[in-house]
Amino acid sequence: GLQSDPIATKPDFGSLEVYYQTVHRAEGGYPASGAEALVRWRHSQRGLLTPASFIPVAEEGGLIDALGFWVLREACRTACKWPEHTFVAVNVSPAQLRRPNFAEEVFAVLEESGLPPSRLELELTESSLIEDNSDVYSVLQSLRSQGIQISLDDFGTGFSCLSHLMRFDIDRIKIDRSFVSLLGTKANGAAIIGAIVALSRNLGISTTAEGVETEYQRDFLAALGCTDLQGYFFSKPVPLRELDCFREAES
Ligand code: G
Ligand code: G
Ligand code: MN
Ligand code: NA
Repeated sequence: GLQSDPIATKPDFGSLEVYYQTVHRAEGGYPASGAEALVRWRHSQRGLLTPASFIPVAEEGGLIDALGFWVLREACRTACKWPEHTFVAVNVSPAQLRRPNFAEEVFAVLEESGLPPSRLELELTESSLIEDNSDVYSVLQSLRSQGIQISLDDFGTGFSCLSHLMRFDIDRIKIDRSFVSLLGTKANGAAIIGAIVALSRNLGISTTAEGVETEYQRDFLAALGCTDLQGYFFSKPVPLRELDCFREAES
């Protein structure tokens, strides 16, 4: 069934599509360093659905494992054709991370696609870590031991985030866009982001600021020392055919 073997099972995911939003280095003219994979559902009646409308349903119905692996496989196959130094970031739901063999299943997808592990970034939410059991800990250790990058998504919106940083080895923090949106409007936005960036640097953790929508925010975040930037200012999530910046390496 779906629960036990998401890789072998092939439900009809024909109406799913993976969009990509570029992530940019905060130095050297803001070149694209990678892209985040964001799933969409092209519904025959309701048009293009964003994950908020179907991911929770997939989670409840036990389909999230199969859906998650479908996205992962798509993303890895796609990123294989991008320039060598780029990464692809894939969102992982808490239910996926609870699978005891999750790491081995990810390795299998990487091997099948040929993508080097260091070019895959898995985005976890803090709620994955709140359960704080040793299984999740060893799954993360196993993923990192192969060179897979682990990032903490929506950082700052959950709670006990500092204890997560203490307990888990994480490669990157994605600063939630609710903080970025404060830049230029409220003084405490800069103070909060500055503190997150300083903490991350001291811990040797990279930072991606999400939801960058203006040139002012871009310049401010770069000056604060964020490692990477992501948001509508650079690009919205687009279907693969519209993702032009990694095209050179294709053919
Ligand atoms: O574009 P945006 O609406 O794409 O995404 C909304 C949310 O859906 C984000 O928080 C993102 O983390 C989540 N999301 C997008 N794609 C996936 C996916 O493939 N798997 C999981 N678990 N979450 C996803
Ligand atoms: O939680 P997750 O980070 O994975 O969320 C990605 C979501 O954020 C997607 O829904 C995407 O469409 C949205 N998003 C990406 N860039 C921006 C931006 O600059 N502004 C806003 N408002 N939303 C963004
Ligand atoms: Mn994300
Ligand atoms: Na986020």
